[in-house]
Amino acid sequence: MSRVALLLAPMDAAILNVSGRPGAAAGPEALLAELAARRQLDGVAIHRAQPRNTIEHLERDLAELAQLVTELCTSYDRVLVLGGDNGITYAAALGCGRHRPLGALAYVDVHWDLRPFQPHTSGSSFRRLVDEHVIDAAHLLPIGIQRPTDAARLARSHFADLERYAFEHGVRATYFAEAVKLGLAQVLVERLLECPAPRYLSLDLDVIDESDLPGVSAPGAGRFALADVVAAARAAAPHVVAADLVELSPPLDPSGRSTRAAADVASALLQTWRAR
Ligand SMILES: [Mn+2]
Repeated sequence: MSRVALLLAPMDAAILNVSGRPGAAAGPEALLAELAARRQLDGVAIHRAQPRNTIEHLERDLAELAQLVTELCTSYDRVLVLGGDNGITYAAALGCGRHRPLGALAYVDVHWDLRPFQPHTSGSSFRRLVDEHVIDAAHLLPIGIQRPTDAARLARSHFADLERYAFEHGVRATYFAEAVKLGLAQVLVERLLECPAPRYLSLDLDVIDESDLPGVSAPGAGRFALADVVAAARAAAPHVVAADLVELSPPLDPSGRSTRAAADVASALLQTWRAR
């Protein structure tokens, strides 16, 4: 049976650097409580990062998180990091890659998250990982990206700049419409297996339809059904050594529905890993 570690990363200060809605720092403990109630944690080692979670301490928090992830990747077969905002993916993938250089980094997200990183934001992780040579751009695999359909919105947004960065660097992107057509689970596994191991998966919960998961920092337009994301997590799990689940923001959905949906996705990963 695989040795599995869960790492809680209660950080959302990076959201303030894009003037977004904080709240994702409450995600990890809410998700942990839900997983415990479902008895999904047997045989899973629980670790907690201790971030200060302020803009002033953001770089130090990221460095400490990366260090923790390196240690866990050394001691365990599989590591799941619970965010926190998507800015933690930078530290998690960096830490994982220091243990063994990453051959693939797939991320399921409606956003590029390829923004400049001075300062670091919740939308900067993947650009920073490319620019700092943690992952080769051709092995960076965004899946589910939502292209604004109306021209005015497209012009107003940063989308075109980030898309240009992706094209110029040879990022292997799959847009939302294509992922729906091909099937999310199928395209995710296919892309991962085109790249060498070890492979890492980042799941931004804002890809899940708001009827199931409204409580995220930055909701996008078209989104996948919860069942499709759960199936994709289960299908990808055997092929990845580490993953993160980010952007659950319990204060933005007091009903608890979002936390339960996030727990469905986390359980799919943990169950598949533990069974191996
Ligand atoms: Mn994201």
